[in-house]
Amino acid sequence: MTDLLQIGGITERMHKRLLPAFDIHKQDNFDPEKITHVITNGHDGIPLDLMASLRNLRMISVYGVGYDAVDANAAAERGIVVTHTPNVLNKEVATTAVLLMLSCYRQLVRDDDHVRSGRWEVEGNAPLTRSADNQKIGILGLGRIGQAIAEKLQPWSPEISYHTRNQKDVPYRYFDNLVEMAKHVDVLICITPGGPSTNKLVNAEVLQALGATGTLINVSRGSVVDENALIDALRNGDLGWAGLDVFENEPIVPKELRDLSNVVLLPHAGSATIETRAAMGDLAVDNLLQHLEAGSVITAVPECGHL
Ligand code: NAP
Ligand code: 8YV
Repeated sequence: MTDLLQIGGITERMHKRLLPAFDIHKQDNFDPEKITHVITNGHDGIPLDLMASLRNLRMISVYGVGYDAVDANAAAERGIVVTHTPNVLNKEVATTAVLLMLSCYRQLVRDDDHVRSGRWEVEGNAPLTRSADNQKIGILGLGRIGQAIAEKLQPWSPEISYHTRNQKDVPYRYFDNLVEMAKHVDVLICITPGGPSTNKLVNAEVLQALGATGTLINVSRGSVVDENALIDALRNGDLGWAGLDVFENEPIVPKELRDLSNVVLLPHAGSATIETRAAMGDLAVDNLLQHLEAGSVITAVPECGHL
């Protein structure tokens, strides 16, 4: 049997499929010399010192598309292949982005509370909300999921723009400058990877440019947005609304953010449906099984594509 280290949680379905091929070890009981394979998730990844201690490690399978919590270059240097789960979650995460945007525009949480709290009976109708139709929407990161978001938004007749480092062959307006795009749009949707190149890309200047009637949606990584600048902007009216699925220090969300009424908050649930997690889990397990049986993988991260 091959020794697999499990970091973080996996589903019962993943566990059942892995059991016939692997001896599965949790982090509290394993022999570092024996571990050749790791299963982890996008949040936990694998700390560099743990990776260094696994001298016989050959493969890391990430149950998620974002792999900023794994040092893929360090892995590649040692010939360790890292895999992730692209594409199978595109539509789900796009649904989450649209859900957050619509919830901000139509004040879903506030209005739900208006009914539940009994205020409707006492105070009458809730204040009017804003229409999500015909908005200018800027997408920061127009990759697999960003493009799925643009497609999913079509029924609301948006004018779509995007900012990435490289211009894409798409029918949307390209901005090579994020602040300029933020000035132009009503909504900014973040869907880049995390990591050093996107760290606090959405800073006070970008939020100021988005403005008092602007809405920020973040379904990428908490690190992409300067959370303190965001809290300040939402508090003092420099930014109108925010819909957030991801945070700088999950699962800890600052009280200042939780106390605000112009935010909608989700617990990193972008891909968290039964169907999509099953597809992600299947791909994460398929990668491990194929590596075991054939020495190859299905979806290596780009840094490990040559291995
Ligand atoms: P992808 O296909 O690799 O797309 C990433 C996009 O970001 C590309 O268009 C890329 O274009 C752009 N980008 C990268 N670095 C940038 C930078 N410094 N400045 C501007 N644009 C940059 O990835 P994906 O599959 O769409 O996934 C994107 C990310 O979504 C994941 O890495 C993960 O962090 C996040 N995610 C979150 C959830 C959730 O539950 N909330 C679920 C799934 C994924 P250029 O290279 O041309 O710049
Ligand atoms: C998961 C994600 O919640 O795929 C990603 O990058 O952020 C989410 O789909 C996360 O990876 C946990 O597995």
